Amino acid sequence: PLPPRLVKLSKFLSLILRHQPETIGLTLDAQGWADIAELLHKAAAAGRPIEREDLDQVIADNDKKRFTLSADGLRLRAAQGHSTPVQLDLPARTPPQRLYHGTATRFLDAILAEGLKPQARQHVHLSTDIATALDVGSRHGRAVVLGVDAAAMEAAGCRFFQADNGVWLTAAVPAQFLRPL
Ligand code: HQG
Repeated sequence: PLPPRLVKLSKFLSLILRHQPETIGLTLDAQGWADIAELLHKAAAAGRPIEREDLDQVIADNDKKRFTLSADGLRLRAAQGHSTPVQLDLPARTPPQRLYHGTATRFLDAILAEGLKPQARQHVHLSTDIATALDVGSRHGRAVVLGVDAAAMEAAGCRFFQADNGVWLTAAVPAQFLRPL
């Protein structure tokens, strides 16, 4: 696990690469990539200097593999979780038959009425296992897990994408495909 100093850096990178690159005057390209040299330069200029070694350790060792390096190693983007509009250009993929979504009990009535919506993010996030979904849900309060009939959704024409870190993404989940566990 990362030491607290690097957890803080990971959260800062999530803010910049998922939500508010303008905080340090950075612009992401259409696919969400930041030029690493520019990221380091602008973070330093904004009073949040990042050591290259620390960046490399956060990319390699953060618990959810949140950040993806480009093949040439020059650019970095968040694997998922964006609120800022980006086209990740992930290929549509057939998901496992069943996926899971963890949420807080207080959202349950609304979700069962109107389905899962991406809220502030670009996609609804789904997990392959119940334990991960419970962790995700507990970030919001008392956790509850919903099973998602991904096979039926795909048969109905919904598309699924898998982020580089394994998280499954889809635009929304209509209520008929949800079942509380
Ligand atoms: C809920 C973390 C009411 C939804 C995790 C969730 C994930 C509704 C909340 C990633 C609703 C949005 C994403 C509806 C959905 N009515 N509430 N119709 N539809 N909701 O944080 O899935 O650690 O945007 O259930 O691991 O919790 O940041 O989504 O509770 O992969 O890297 O609205 O963030 O990754 O919350 O988490 P979020 P999420 P990181």
